[in-house]
Amino acid sequence: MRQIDALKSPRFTQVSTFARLPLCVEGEEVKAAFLGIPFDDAVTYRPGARFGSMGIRKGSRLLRPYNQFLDTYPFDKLNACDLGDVNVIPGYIMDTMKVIEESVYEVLTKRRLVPFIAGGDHSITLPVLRAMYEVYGKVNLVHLDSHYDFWDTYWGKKYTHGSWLRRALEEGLLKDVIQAGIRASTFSKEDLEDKRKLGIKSFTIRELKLRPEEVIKEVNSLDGPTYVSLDIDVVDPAFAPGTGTPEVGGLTSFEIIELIRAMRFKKLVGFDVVEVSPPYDLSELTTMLASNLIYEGMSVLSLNY
Ligand SMILES: [Mn+2]
Repeated sequence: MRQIDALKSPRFTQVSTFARLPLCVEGEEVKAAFLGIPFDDAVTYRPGARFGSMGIRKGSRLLRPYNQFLDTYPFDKLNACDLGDVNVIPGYIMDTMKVIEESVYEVLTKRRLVPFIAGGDHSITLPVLRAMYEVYGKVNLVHLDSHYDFWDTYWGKKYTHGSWLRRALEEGLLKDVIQAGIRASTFSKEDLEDKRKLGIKSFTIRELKLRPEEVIKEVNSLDGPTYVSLDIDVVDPAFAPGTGTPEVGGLTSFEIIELIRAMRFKKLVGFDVVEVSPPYDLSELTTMLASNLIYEGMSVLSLNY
């Protein structure tokens, strides 16, 4: 085990890395790494997701090396480490998007690892997808959320946490898109027509809850590089209260974990968990869940090795 087991040895100070993993070292062969993107200037309601990546690191301290449900040691198999945080620029959305795109591109070209990204609000996914496109070409997207996120603008502005998906589609970054968990009230009935026009396979929370196997079947039949973007608000606020735009009537923590565990990817290229806002959290419920979702995602990836 490469991990420093601070719980067993009183000689080591526990440091704030994801799951107490080592920090990534230049030149080391790594298949997956944790990466923080602490930016939340594109939210439309509650702020605080800029503290999500550090919150998720804190919430991950109890993760242990062996996943008995998938029979894997994800950290060992992936030689996982923590890359630290991207140097975002508070208050400057466009500049930050450029920094995120360049940082993720650099990580991907230098190391060819799979980043497990902790946001940040959902706007960070757009520059990450741009970097993915530069490296892999069009990628499939599995988008778990209570919101469509394909609105054209908010307050007349194109770059927000509710419009990143439309921008990604317009920019031609995406191949097949599967969305699931949608339940928020919308601005008008036309939003539903947009979903057909945009060519997205979209499952409401009702479809996901009643027939999860249909969603899993769609996800598992995706061919080619695939990116997963998980907005923590797909989970019910009873289980994940620490988020910016909560919507009632969502998944339980057990359901979202089982959903991730059932997924099999031919080529997973990236995975993010966004919209975790620790200031609105209670008893670390949300940050613990988010860290477990990254753990399950790493476990699924590790099955390919
Ligand atoms: Mn959302």
